[in-house]
Amino acid sequence: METKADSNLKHELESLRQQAEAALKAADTKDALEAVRVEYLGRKGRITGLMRGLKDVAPEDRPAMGALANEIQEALGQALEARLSVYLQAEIAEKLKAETMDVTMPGTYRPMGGQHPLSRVVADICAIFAGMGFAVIDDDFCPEIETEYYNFEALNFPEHHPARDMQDTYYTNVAGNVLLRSQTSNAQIRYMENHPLPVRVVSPGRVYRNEEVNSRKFVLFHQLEGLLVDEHVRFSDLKGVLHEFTKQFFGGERPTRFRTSFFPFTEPSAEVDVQCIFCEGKGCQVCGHVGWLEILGAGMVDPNVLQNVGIDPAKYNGFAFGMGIERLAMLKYSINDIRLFFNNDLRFLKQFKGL
Ligand code: 2U9
Repeated sequence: METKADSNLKHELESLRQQAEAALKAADTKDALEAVRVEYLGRKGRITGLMRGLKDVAPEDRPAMGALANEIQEALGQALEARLSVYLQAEIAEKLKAETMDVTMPGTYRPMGGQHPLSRVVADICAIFAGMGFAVIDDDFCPEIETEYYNFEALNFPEHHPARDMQDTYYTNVAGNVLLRSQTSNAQIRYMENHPLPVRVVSPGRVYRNEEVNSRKFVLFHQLEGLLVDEHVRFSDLKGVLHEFTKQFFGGERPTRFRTSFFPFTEPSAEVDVQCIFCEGKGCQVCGHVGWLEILGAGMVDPNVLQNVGIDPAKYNGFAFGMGIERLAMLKYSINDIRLFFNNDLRFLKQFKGL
């Protein structure tokens, strides 16, 4: 027999169903629907609250009452889902609309930079020497602000050599012996101090000289020096390496010639010419009508330099060479003013894009 508690609970459940349905109907936003869910179906919601009264219901009626509560709960849940999905669909549609892009629209033009011609020439030269077994000393390995020892003394420059003079070299106001390096040889001295023999390296980098600026000279320029130290190194090894270099750099076999010269750090020393790449030796304005272009200096490493880094000159010897990158780049690409490399005028730089 149905007790009073049974009929009360049943009544309350039915009333709750009606209230929930009305609330659902009235809810016209996603938030309002969520509020209905919390109020009726939440953990502390009204259905759960009513189900606490199940314990006062006659045991034989509890399953039916429980089933009724479940039915109400499920029906309400489904109705809520159905209403919510309408909002969700609308939200998705809106998001898709906002995110849709017209792939036929023209893109925004973002101009790409290019490699600076000097960087390009340095990379090309390094690749040529790497192909002949030379390691490249990382530009960061060596300071551009250097002591007089690594820039001059270790390289056998006598104390009163004019290159040491303030007229030619930029000194800092630190300790009277700190300067801006005037050649990249400091890299090779430091390299030899830290690496076992044999040594076979090239050192590209920035160097500074107190020059009067004109179309061929600038206070800052780039050098690449090479150094090979081993047993039984011959002058002809140097000639072979440099001949191969000119062939690869200028593209094609070309006569090279060595003229006697002098540098404190090499003995004997030579200046190296390549047959003019513009007139093939016939004589033109670029080569000053001599048919040859001076491209670098070179020589056998002076024994004093080896001694300075603790290498026995009786057992080891070597060759070295040095070249100005700007000069080589100017020759290769017919550039008539060194200042163009440093002005960063896009009309100039753009010509080297994609080279
Ligand atoms: C060590 C020993 C010897 C590097 C060398 C030259 C000759 C040379 C000039 C070319 C144009 C400088 O940029 S430039 O004005 N360089 O003529 N450089 S041999 O000799 C070295 C280097 C390092 C330890």
